[in-house]
Amino acid sequence: MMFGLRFDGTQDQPCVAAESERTMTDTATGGPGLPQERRIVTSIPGPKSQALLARKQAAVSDGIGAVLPVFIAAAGGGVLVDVDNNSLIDLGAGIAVVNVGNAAPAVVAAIQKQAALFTHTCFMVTPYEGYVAVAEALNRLTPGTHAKKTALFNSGAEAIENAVKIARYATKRQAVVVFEHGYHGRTNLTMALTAKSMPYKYGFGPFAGEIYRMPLSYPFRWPGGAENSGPEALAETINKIEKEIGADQVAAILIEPIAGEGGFIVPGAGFLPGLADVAAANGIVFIADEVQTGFARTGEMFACDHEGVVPDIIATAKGVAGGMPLAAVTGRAEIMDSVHVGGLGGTYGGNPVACAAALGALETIEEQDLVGKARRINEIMMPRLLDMQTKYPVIGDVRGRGAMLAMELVKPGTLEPATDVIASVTKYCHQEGVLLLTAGTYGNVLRFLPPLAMPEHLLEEALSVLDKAFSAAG
Ligand code: PLZ
Repeated sequence: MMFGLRFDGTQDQPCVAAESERTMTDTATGGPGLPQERRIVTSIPGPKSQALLARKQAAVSDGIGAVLPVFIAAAGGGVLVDVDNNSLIDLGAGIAVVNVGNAAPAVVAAIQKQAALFTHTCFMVTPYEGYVAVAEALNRLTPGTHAKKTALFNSGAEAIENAVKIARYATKRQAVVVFEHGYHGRTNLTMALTAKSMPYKYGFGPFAGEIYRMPLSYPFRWPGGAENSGPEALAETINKIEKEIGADQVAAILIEPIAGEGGFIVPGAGFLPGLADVAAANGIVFIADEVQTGFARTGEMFACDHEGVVPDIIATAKGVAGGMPLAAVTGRAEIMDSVHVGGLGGTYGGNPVACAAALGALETIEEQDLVGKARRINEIMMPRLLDMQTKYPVIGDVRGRGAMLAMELVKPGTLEPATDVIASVTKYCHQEGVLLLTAGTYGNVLRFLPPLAMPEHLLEEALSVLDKAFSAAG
């Protein structure tokens, strides 16, 4: 007999329910009402997840991996509940997506209402208000008080592709400047923009042309010392732009204000403002990729806000719609309007259900002061991460902003990646019911991205598990 999830999220009832199945029905509705507790009742992954994993392996391309193959039945607040009724503390937020928490009430209500009205028309065929309202909200919330316009898409990669298209069109130039450790997506153009080969680019070429990669200010690894990394990386970038491309050939400088997949690298002070100045002085469009850093994550609405940087174009996705696929390109009105009518678009971009979700998510971010929550998460986490750094010399660096925090693990006293320790710490946390993600060009960065709706007691508990994981790793 098969027990499947119904579309309303409830479970088919078996005639004689086992204990764990009966408890499952209690958790068939997710959201913040779920018991906010860490609860391990089976091995991780448990038997039901293992059975589903076998089906995944038989049916789903091996190209699609899974960090932790527990299959999720419900989620909300700070927990993920799996099909075996384990409740894990979520330090990933679906890779910085559910900043408002999973199945956040305002998001769910907006989705349900919109889905019952209409699910799709294609905005380019017959428009609807939700899309316009999301554009208005993004024009208001993104950095800068200049006149802005927005176009909506489905994924972060699609937003970045379109940001580059628009910058090239507006400037009538082709070169795009990107940075080491940068990540911008998995489509052909965005693979070319992305720095790291394995797993993102390896074997998938040929890649798009006219992409120039510059040194990123990476304080922890900067040969000239952390405090010099901002000015030195900036000077090197300016020199390379002038000598290797020609500043008047450059359409766009594209950068993540904090490198996400690259390892939560916060560039040295002055690096981002310096790049923005170079762009402004040379008619180059400065594009901030805030796909991972956006929407309160870093303790400001956008990471650019920390240094008062005002990008010409900002690309967003992930946190904008509380888990629904939606992405946006927001920029100076004159740049966004430079493209011919019909030059931008796509069947689904700005889908009405995704837009409704975004309006619910943005309302939640503002009303529940998630910027303040991200700062509070930082206040709780930073001292504990720094304390662990004093106890465990494998923790070479603790960094990040707001609720976007990371530890870089190295062989003590060196810059050599401690890949064995990261594997054992991650495994320990997963077995103990704390979902952790890794990142980094060298695969040696533990990153923490709790939903901003994370209850403080769970955050404290997750940190204690992490501490024990380091202690067990020796
Ligand atoms: N720009 C800064 O972080 C997505 C990648 C997960 P999409 N990061 C998660 C994976 O391994 O595929 C990301 C990002 C930044 C662009 C993107 C791309 O966003 O919505 O995944 O296309």
